[in-house]
Amino acid sequence: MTATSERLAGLEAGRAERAHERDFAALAERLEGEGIAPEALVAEIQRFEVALPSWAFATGGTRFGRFSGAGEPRTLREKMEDAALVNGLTGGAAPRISLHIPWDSANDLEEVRADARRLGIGFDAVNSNTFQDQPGQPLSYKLGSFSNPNAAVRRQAIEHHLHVIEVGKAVGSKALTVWLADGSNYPGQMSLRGSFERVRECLHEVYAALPDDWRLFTEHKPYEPAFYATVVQDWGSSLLLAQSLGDRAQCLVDLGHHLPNANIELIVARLLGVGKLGGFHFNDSKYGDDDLTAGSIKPYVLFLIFHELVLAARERLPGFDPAYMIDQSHNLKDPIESLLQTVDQLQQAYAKACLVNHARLAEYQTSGDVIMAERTLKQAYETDVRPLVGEARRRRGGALDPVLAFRASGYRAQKTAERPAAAAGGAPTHL
Ligand code: RM4
Ligand code: MN
Ligand code: MN
Repeated sequence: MTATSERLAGLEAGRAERAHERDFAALAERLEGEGIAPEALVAEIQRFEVALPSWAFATGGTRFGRFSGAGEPRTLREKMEDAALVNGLTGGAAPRISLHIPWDSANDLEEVRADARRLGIGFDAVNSNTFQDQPGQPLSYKLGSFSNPNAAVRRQAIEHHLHVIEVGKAVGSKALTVWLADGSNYPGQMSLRGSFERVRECLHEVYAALPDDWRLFTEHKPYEPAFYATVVQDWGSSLLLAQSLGDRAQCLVDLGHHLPNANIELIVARLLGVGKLGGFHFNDSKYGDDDLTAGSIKPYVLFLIFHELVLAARERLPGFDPAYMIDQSHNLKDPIESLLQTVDQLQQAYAKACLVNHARLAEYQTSGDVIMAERTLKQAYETDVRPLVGEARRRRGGALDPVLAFRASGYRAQKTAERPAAAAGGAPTHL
């Protein structure tokens, strides 16, 4: 930047700060008038945390191609550096990274821990991967892993999960997320009942190896890569597994893993009701497992999901402790910018959900006032909470506008110089 452009950027930032202060003061006054304490709300927003997916820092791709950007991370250390930046700009809202094994396999886990300490990053759930064959792997997962009719393949998949648990133990994770691609493309290809039973049996073995203070999350998905019948295709199957395994097994809801028009907030409510909501993979989608930026397509649905969560927290639902994680694939956007947008969208959805007047909503539900009940939700949803969220971030050293702050920082240009071409076979393509 030249001295003049730096001065202009400084002036622009000063203007944005002053505009923010005015907006925050106006909103705070309005909320106080409605009996809501703005300071308490800022503190609540600051308590919201979400984990970043290690696999989303490099450009993803589809089966048609992948268009990488410059300066993308090539190693786990570099992904953690990017994660630390996202965490800093969002005011500490993304303090953990979720590893995917073997994509994030490291020879020296002591080094990984040292990097994490230096960068102020922790580790969330570890993810297994039996949806791809790895170089040198003795047996193939082409026809399934835990559901495979061949016991030797199932054994190999179990061993992989035990290894993932060991990695997680070494870095301080407290949960294992299992998403299985297992399924069939054609009727008759596999036994519909038998395959589920085999998955259940294998998961029992993995569950038995879980440390006492860990949880196991089962993640459902209706289709892809299996196009006829996926073994764990819906929340019902996921719930059956979690119930069969035990108390520390819960269901993970990936927002992109539902058939079009599925009522996701209702699924969330059902799982909450039986204490089996383990956590989320946040993203957004129009058609399927699109892995788009959270809130980019259906922001009202995101709000309604958070409404269920905030309600459950306020009612002190026993065992309520969902793990918030992001699962995205950035095919067009700069991955860091998309993650910054997502964290901001989640903070906004959470803040709006915190604004809902639950007592009034319950009254309208009881008296059967449909319009006023709906308006109670809309009143919160339609409030512009950006000044609250910006203030929450700013007070913790984050940015009022993380994407603009990222652009102004020159981070990507600096990394493009430091991280020449992505290493051959480097960052994996998200499925
Ligand atoms: C799957 C699923 C899993 C993720 C993989 C990479 O579609 O969402 O959570 O681990 O993608
Ligand atoms: Mn997922
Ligand atoms: Mn997915």
